[in-house]
Amino acid sequence: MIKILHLSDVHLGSGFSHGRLNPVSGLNTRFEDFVRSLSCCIDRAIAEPVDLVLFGGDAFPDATPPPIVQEAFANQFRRLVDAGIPTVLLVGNHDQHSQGQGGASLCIYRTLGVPGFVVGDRLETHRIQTQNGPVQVITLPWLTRSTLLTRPETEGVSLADVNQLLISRLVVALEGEIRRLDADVPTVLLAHLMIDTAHYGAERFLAVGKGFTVPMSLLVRPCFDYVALGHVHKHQILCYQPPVVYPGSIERVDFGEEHEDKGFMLVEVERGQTRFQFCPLSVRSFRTLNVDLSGVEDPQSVLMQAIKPEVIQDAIVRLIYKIRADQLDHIDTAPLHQSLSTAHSYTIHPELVSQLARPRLPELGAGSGIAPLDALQAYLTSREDLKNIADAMREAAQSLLAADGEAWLNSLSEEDTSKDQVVVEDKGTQLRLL
Ligand SMILES: [Mn+2]
Repeated sequence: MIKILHLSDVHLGSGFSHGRLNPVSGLNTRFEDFVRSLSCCIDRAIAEPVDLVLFGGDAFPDATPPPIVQEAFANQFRRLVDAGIPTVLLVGNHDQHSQGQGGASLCIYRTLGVPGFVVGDRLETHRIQTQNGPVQVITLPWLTRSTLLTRPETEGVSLADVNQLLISRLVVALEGEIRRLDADVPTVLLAHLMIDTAHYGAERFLAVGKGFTVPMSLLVRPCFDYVALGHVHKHQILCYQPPVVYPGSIERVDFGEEHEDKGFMLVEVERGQTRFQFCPLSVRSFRTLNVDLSGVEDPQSVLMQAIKPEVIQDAIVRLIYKIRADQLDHIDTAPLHQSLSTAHSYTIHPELVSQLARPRLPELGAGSGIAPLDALQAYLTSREDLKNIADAMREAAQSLLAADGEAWLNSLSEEDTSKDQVVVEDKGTQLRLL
């Protein structure tokens, strides 16, 4: 039996806007929160001790984190080196450097030859010797089109067909790895990807692009004793035989994860009979206080009552209240700030009911639950002046949703730059999954 700690989506260096400066350390308190959560994972790995640690990808928000962030990550993982625990660091989409020659932030661990460390930046099988015997780990990092396809292959091919082609290439490549496996040795697939049956919670709109969504059937194979996933921040178990598991992120990255438990997996892998459990981490709370004052007599007191000290204590709070313009004079913000002061951090968002803009396009109104691409279509239909670039915009949106926006932007820049160009704000990459 091989004991494994499986964690993912550390995103160290994210969420600074929810923190504040710690005057003692000079560091952002959210950075300290994330480091604390990571150190709890490492503590547990050493205390058990486990035979192997698997990291499912997305170490940092991007491939070029500031030195202090890299150092904090390295400081935690080096404790595993000291404890002699082999570790696999998988490359997620946030770890890949998309400009120039690419590369990944985690590759430095391979370059330095850190003892016992394996970097998974390609589809490959690693046979790792642990204190309790050998284990095979197939690493499947985040895939982009350029990983498996050449440019001529994708030229003039629709996005959907490209994705189909990508999946079929992946099937062949994975099959090649599977055929070379030793059937007597426990086997883990460690992959950073989006699975078609996963629940994305607040991030579900990401599935719209359908870009690199991998079918579950590809992973449910008897040769795997455990499928360790990364990418989706919401912890979930997608299959029990074999276990296919997203541990989720180790901290709440933003309000989209307000209601999600955070933690890591402890796994006992044995050929054909794997046991696993989710180990929750005690992470800082996010609290949204939603108050509609538009129909109340005494808005100030209703608002004050909504701020419950036991709820907001040490939490990251956002207070959202709806109010009529004529009620504004009845709100005194000083007591609000006073009672919110026990929160770790807070923001206040008044929304004027009378001034809430009526959507010009009814189908884009609040509560209509429209998918991003349909919303874009509705918008484009209403904009005759954008007709000439509508197709390009749809294609761009699909690319962005498929988390492959860079490739598309690169292809744009190679074309005639004097032509009308669509400027795409790459806000899509804020995505939590991502
Ligand atoms: Mn990811």
